[in-house]
Amino acid sequence: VRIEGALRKALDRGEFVLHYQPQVDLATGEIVGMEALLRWKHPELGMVPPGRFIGVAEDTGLIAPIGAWVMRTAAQQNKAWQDAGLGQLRVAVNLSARQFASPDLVADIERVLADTGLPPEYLEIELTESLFMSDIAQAVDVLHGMKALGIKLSIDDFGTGYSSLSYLSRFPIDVLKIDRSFVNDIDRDASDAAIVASIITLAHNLKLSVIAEGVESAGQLDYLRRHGCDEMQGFYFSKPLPADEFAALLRART
Ligand code: G
Ligand code: G
Ligand code: NA
Ligand code: MN
Repeated sequence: VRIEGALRKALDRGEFVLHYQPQVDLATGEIVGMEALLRWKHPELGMVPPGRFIGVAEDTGLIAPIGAWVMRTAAQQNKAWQDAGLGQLRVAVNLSARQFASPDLVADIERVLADTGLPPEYLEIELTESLFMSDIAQAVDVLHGMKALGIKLSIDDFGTGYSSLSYLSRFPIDVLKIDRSFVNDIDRDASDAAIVASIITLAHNLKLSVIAEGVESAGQLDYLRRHGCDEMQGFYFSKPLPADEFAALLRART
């Protein structure tokens, strides 16, 4: 099966689903947010991981309709859970380079908020540093346009990019997400531990919130808590879950 042809039909055939991974406040232990992660259930290929098709979707332009579907579905789902009394959580969606470059981006987000009725502060957009590289001035404009809608902005995979730190004070960002490659070894590797502690301090000095990704052990969690990290996301608490399982998790905790 050729990925590209199959990808073209996947939206119409309803083959995409979102899984949701909880984000937990380290001070209270409460689930305060979730990251929506795209999954493709192909009838013959089975579950195709995003690493195998996001790049193809980018290259072919299919990421535009797919990304639009992701944002709308995540916002709709979050609003439905809020209306069902399952809590006032944020939902974070990943944005690809092509989506970020689209002149319609801000209007598209605004329409999703209007159509779904989700209050803007419960939608978060995850951006990677690579999105800003080609034109910093343009990126600043787009970020301010998104920020003016009242949504939250986060930097994904923080620490793995090669951009200047100066953008952090110029960009209207709310959250740094510490890349899981640093979190992975905080128990064993003194320099990774130091990097994580430094990112937490940097974030707080810039009045940003900080979340650690890829937390897999009690030892990692303990280190993050001792260093004042705000939130965590990772297999130690939960893997990304299908919507019904995520709702069951929320119900069990309320
Ligand atoms: O969930 P998983 O570890 O399989 O995700 C692998 C990669 O795919 C991650 O880098 C994640 O950011 C990316 N990804 C998952 N869902 C989406 C999505 O809806 N849009 C984009 N652009 N990337 C996504
Ligand atoms: O690039 P991005 O940060 O969007 O990638 C998120 C991906 O990380 C998701 O696909 C998710 O499956 C994966 N992930 C989430 N928690 C963990 C974890 O604790 N360990 C590992 N190895 N991967 C994780
Ligand atoms: Na992400
Ligand atoms: Mn990440």
